Amino acid sequence: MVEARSPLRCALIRPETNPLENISVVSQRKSAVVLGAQWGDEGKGKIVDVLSEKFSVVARYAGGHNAGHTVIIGGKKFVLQLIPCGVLRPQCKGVIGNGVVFDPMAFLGEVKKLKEAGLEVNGQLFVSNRAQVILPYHRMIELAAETAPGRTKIGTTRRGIGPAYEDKVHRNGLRVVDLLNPALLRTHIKNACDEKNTIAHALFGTEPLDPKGMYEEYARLAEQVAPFVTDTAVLLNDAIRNGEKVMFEGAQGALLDIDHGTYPFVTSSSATAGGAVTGTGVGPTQIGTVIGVTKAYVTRVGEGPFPSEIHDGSAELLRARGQEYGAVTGRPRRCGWLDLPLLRYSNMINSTEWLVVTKMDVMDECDEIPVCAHYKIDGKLTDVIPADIRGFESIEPVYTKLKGWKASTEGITEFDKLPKLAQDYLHFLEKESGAKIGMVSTGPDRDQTMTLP
Ligand code: 2SA
Ligand code: MG
Repeated sequence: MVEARSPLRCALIRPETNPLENISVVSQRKSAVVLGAQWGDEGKGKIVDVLSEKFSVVARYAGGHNAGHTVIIGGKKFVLQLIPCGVLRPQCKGVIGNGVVFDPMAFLGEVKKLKEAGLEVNGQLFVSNRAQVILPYHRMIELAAETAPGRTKIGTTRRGIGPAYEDKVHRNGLRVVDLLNPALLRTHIKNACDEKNTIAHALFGTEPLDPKGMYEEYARLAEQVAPFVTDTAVLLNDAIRNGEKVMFEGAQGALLDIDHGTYPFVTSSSATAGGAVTGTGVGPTQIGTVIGVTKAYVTRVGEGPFPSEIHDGSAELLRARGQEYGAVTGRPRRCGWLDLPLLRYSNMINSTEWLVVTKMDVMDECDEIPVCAHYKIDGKLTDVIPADIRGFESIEPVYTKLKGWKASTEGITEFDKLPKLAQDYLHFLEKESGAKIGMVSTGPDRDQTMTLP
């Protein structure tokens, strides 16, 4: 028996959904949060792209250019890092909210790439004047800290994300509004370089950065960023008041959230649904629904606990079939079987109403599919997620083995056309996860998607 008084089991109350409703009701809600239910790379980019058809604004609320959101339209691949995937729809405005850490160089590079691909985003893309700016010393400090002996290596993307959030919380950051003020920018860079150069040199022996050159470069970048900058909280609240549909696009995943994730092996932002509120300036009563995106298995990139990680040849099979390499860094992703305790936990902390299951087709060749149904800790069955990172070391995953369907599901767009064993897998997942599966992805392209009845 699973520990009866586990707070997680109590939280597993299946949402009251009208049996006639399917996920297309989402477009009737005033807004929706789409987020990763695992450790990132669940395929949020594709799902935001598919769902945004009936939305007029898509807003990023957390993270920065550490995200890699891949969208494939008619065989053409777009990897977006900082810019919300909604901009790939001509009717959609893209917003980079205040909760994002903003690298001006990365942003302008992405705008340029989109233009080269024939997508003109001027007038369609907005950057919060309250977003924090990533500067070169953030990258310098992160790189030094990640490689320094004696420090806990997190396996970050080395984009300066953590140190930029550190400065924000330390009330020492530069916001986009300040980037646009040359006098303030000059003083900020000078003072920051004095401090960071000294600290980084003392701690890690890092060579100092030149504040003059940095100011000149960022003043030039600021001029190019300026036309995109606005008060995005006003823009989003006006849009909702006017009956426009707003989608909040999460980055990374719930288990990488700074508060609720597998700390310290997390990113530095609020990747959970709550982040959509603080990261955009739209209050919780305006959030219409929460959609969690989960792979049919699990991956993780970077260091940290991973109870259902696979250590045999099946990991290679999933990695090869699922193209499991970092979209930003190219790092091979660690692969594992679906972990239901973690999925239930993610559904609880996000109040997830709908689940979208991606990469079903990647499992087409598996003979048998183990799913981690519970944990065993000290001989006791439990669903409790340890708060203490050391607690993960004593987890013994308890697997339920499901039969593989051993047939191609690639590109199937109707539930009834899936092999019976693939349908069983989805039924099992829905029953055990506590949220309703609304959509399943059977390939990377926009069209390789099914809505469940
Ligand atoms: P950071 O750079 O400070 O946010 O890293 C902290 C941890 O968060 C993880 N992280 C990610 N995990 C999965 N995907 C991410 N985006 C890229 C992608 C990653 C890539 O889509 O593939 O290309 O490697 C992402 N971003 C951050 C990171 O691995 C650390 O564990
Ligand atoms: Mg990704």
